[in-house]
Amino acid sequence: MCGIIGILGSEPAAPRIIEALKRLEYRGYDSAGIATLDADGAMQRRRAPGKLKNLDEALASDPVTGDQGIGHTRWATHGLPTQANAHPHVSGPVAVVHNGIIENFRELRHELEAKGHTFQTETDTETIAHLIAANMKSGMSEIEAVQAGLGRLEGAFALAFLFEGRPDMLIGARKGSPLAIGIGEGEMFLGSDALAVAPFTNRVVYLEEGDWCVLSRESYRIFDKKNAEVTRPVTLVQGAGAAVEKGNYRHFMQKEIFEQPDSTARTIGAYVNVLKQTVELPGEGAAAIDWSEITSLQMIACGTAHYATRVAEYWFEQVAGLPVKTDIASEFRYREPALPKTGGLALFVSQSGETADTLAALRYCKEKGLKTAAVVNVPTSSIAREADLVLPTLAGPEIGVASTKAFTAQLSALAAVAIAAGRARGTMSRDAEIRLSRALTELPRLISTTLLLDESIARLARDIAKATDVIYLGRGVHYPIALEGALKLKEISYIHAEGYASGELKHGPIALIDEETPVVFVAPFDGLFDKSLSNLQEVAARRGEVILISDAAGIRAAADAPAHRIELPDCDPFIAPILYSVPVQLLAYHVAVEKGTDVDQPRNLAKSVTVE
Ligand code: HGA
Repeated sequence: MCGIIGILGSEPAAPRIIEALKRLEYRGYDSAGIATLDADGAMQRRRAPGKLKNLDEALASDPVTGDQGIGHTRWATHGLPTQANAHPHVSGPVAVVHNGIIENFRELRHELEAKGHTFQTETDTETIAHLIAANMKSGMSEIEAVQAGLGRLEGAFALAFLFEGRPDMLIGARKGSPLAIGIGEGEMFLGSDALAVAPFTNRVVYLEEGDWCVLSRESYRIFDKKNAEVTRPVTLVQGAGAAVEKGNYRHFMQKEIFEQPDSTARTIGAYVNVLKQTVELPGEGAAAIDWSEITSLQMIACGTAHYATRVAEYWFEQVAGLPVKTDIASEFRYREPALPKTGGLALFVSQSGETADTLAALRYCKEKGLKTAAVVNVPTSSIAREADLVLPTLAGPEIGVASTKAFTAQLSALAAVAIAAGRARGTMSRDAEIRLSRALTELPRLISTTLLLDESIARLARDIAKATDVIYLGRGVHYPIALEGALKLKEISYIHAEGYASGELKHGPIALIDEETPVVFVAPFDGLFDKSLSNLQEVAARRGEVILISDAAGIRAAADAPAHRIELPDCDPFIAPILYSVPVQLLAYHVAVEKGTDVDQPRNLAKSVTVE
């Protein structure tokens, strides 16, 4: 989603703004822009549709000067991704960049048009520039104009303002979308995350909900939603400075798939005590949750993280005997769900920790008095800061828009939490705890072995890339992996794909089967394999092209069926859904490469979805 950078610096701002925007590219965007103040305090602006290289070219042919400016990568919500709609938007002396959606922009726009303001764009954001400019025209200072303007904006926003003729001032504001201040030596920065300001400083102040701030090169002031001046802690951000590189890999997604032995090992290592063969939950709030008193678990997430909760639903039920509900955050928050008065735990899963719908659902649950826990990959994120208990995933920065290593890290953490819950609730024997903890610690090695299938999956992908529709089927805990496999393929190859519970095949999707439709079975040789094998035969009988992902026993049992076979190493059924995520990721990746799509930044998609 949109990325924001603001710089009050001591050297030319434009190259630094571009450097910061490059670090925000992974969020997904479709146009970009920059505004600076020259030595006389005059505003200069350049914008371009498409990738940052277009903005770079615009700046090369028509450079801007000055050591102060704002920059933006836009993921369009209101208006096409054209140059005219790209941020910054300007009205009079005001330039603004925005992440979020202004819900009452129509009414504000009518009001401002009636006052004589002429709009140049289709965006909601332009309203903000006019609103602040109108306030200044009526005699307010920049600070007063922003303060009054913020009070009129409904919806979600992170904002950075630059003012013509004010060479030592930037104003920022946050409500619903993250924004941080970076503190340099005689320099000050604004950024939508620590990664953006990392080339310039590692001292970061995260604005809290409703905060706004006024920056000069030497100082900053923060005000809360009631406009009272407040102090917020300075965080020293480690490790964000090093740019994340692709190394020898062709795409970030490929690199991240291959990092999974490490990323799962790191995550599991944070939860499983290998010597004691037990799970110990990390995090300061861990002791605050007494699992024996939890009577129901509600898990809420979006997209791939939602599928992680759907897998975990089986684990919590089977291992911890806990009644579980899972929900998509955008549905949950508007449904007025009936929540338990006591004993309820709400668990949220988000890679970025900034997913707008998930954050709103977390706030809803907190308001209703539920205990909250969050599985997140970014420990400084809003969701991490607001949940009672943080259950970290240690996947490291994930740059590819399609989630891979974050998903398997979420699954690893959730599996460990289910074990901890089972032990605390007395639903699991010590022997079972030892078996499951061991199974988890073996996972990274098994992922390494599975990655050796890369070439054979790439060969198979050449065939699948010709399809227009693909069906993924799985049973039990592998049903969500079928859903995730279909989502991965859709996201990066743009081939239509559907995931179904294998048992549902006869209730509809079987009508789609013909010789043109590949059907991927995610089916290790477990207690449900025979049922899956019958479904496989049903597909084969209708000339569907079958791809069977299984283990040696499953492949043997299906020896008679016409199918492409992907044979995974044997593993404990408890960790199988994590292991079986890997071949479906590889399949989607190679199909996308075959089709020549933009694997790391697929069209229309954004990495951290910070708007509703
Ligand atoms: N609503 C604004 C900004 C969109 C956004 O925040 N995307 O992440 C626009 O459409 O320009």
